[in-house]
Amino acid sequence: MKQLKETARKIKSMEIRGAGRIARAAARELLEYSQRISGDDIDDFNKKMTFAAEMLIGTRPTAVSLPNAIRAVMRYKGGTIDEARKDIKKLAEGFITGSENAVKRIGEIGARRIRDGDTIMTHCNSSAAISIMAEAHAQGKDISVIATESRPRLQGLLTISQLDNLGIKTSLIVDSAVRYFMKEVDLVVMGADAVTVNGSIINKIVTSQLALAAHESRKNVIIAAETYKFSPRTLLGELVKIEERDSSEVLGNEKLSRLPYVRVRNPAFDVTTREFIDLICTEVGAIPPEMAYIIIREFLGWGIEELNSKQGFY
Ligand code: RI2
Repeated sequence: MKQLKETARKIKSMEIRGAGRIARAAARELLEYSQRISGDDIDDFNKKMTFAAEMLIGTRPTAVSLPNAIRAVMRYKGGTIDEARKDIKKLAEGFITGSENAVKRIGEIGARRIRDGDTIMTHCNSSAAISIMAEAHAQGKDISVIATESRPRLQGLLTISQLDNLGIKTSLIVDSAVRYFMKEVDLVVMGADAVTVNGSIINKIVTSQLALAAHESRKNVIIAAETYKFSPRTLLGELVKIEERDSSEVLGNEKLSRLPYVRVRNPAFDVTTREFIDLICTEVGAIPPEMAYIIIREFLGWGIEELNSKQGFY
């Protein structure tokens, strides 16, 4: 229980962050938690697993990779605890390896869209988006990157240091300078926390403004997103919940306590509609956003029947 709570805390506080990384961390935690459950009553085991899954799902509401990873593991079967543990191990390890391979494959597919000499704008810190840039660079293409700071958590600093380690020329800009620099950009490459059935993208706040500025300048926007970032529940008409994080991330507690009439709003994500997205680069291919339904149905394996039924873990 202590380790489960600690993993949940780390995801919530963003010590473990990035839509793909939190999904893998949750799958790993469920696997390890299943090994630690004591007793020999399978019903009790199942109840404890459900409790752990709910705790992990509750940590961050927007990145759909998290519930998708948890559902993938919670589909385990087994009449005995031993069988259940074996199946959980297989499912969790399968998810983690599949996820790591997906990020690599997205790099290979996406790099084909990058030409020698391109300047790419990116936002926040996405492993899938960086995989594309890293692969293009590894292929010998001379690229440079304009990376946003990504207020308020400054994930852009992670991006510039990762790109710097790879030897990629990078300029850091404040978020509000995205339109100013758009004229220097050839294409935009960003990640996603969720993709809805109608092809909208939910990603770090500012993404929609950046995509709008790119659209205005006729620059292509490529979204790097593994198939488990697609949201099956949007098929039921549900909206993806946008996480609003603590105001202290923006101003700090001390400053706020001196301004009693001020309220700080801190949404972590925004929604970019499909008109502003050229391509979603997944591990099963580069698709137009209009094809999101096919991914949910064919590759995630979630049909409306299964979603409507009360079976399975949601
Ligand atoms: P990968 C991050 O969310 C960013 O919004 C990033 O674009 C997205 O997850 C995808 O990241 P946060 O955890 O899965 O920083 O591509 O809030 O690494």
